[in-house]
Amino acid sequence: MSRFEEAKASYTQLGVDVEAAMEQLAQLPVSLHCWQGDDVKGFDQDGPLTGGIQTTGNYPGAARTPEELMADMDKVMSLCPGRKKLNLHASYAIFAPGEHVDRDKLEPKHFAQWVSYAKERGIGIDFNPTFFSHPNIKDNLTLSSPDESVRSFWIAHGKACVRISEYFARQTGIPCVMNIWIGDGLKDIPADRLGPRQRYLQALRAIAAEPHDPELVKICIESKVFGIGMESYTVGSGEFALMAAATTEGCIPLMDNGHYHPTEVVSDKIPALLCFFDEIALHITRPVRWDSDHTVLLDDETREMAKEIVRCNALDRVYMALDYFDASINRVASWVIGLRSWQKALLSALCTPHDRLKKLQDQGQFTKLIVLQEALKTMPFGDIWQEYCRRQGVPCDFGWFAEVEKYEKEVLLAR
Ligand SMILES: [Mn+2]
Repeated sequence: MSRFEEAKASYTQLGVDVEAAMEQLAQLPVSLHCWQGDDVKGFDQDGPLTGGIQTTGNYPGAARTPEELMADMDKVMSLCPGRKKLNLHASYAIFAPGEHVDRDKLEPKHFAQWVSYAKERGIGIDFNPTFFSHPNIKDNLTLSSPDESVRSFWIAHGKACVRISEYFARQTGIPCVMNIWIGDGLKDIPADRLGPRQRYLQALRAIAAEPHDPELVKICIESKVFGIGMESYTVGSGEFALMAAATTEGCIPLMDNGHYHPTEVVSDKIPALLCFFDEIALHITRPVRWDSDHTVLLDDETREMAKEIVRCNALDRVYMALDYFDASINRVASWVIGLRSWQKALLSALCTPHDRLKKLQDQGQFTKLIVLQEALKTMPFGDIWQEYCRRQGVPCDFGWFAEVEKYEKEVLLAR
């Protein structure tokens, strides 16, 4: 018997069908964030990264052009199993030579090359309006600005992005998740916390009212706890974003697990929101002490989030996207580590006898529950994962990095 066959037999004894788990995982799209490849710079402006977010590190080889970014993403996808989706920010518009339009005037044609890229690879596209790194941010405010002209510029941007999202969905045949996140906030103690939130809510509803097919465009709102330079007040706080999603037609909440206080966990929030929303969305990241956007690993909380999605039977109700940016290590490797870690967390969750564990909880057999939960930790999961990678035609955990080293030597260091 091969190691896989032996491992499979062990799981069968627990009542877990690993073949079904692998088949199911192969169908689940995970959205790959384009902004890991160039430190969130984008192609539509040369200014600094703003909005209270920061990339740390200066590893060589960042993508400088759409072609380089696309090539890097191809390398990543070739090294990761499973279905992928492309996640774009509006700042990654690709203009014709000599052409430039501001964000309120963006059109589908400015993303036509991305559509070709996605169609050639048979993948869908998710989208994000970019409310940061732009001169028209006044006093750290966009959609919540008291300046009507600033606010209407950003509402126009949001509406343009709804139209572009629908174009993506129609072109690829796959619904587009369009996520609204603004970094609006204040460095020091506010004199008015209500006004900016009322303006943001109104602006959000104006954007969501842009005509679109709700089956094709899934508008999300992402909350945050604080940003750099916006430590005292965040307009789009947790409660605000959740209630805005709950009370705005066709709007769904997006939770980024870096956007909460350090002892809060998104794994616990997933089943809470699933009681109320048909669909929710996730940004998967690894916050270290703050919203640091470290490379996602197979750590306890990553595993717990995947477990919740699986045991709530919500794989068709949760949109999963990676969102982090690490410039301190090879960016392609960072992408691969994160995507493979999330895939691993999902496969591990799919190979867990949840019904048995739930039954122990309901029967009040808490000693037996903890014993079984601990025993499951040393099951031969690695052999199932290795077989999954083999079937998907991608290298094993010990194999893929050689490909990245070669790519670094031949491509990244030449930049
Ligand atoms: Mn996020």
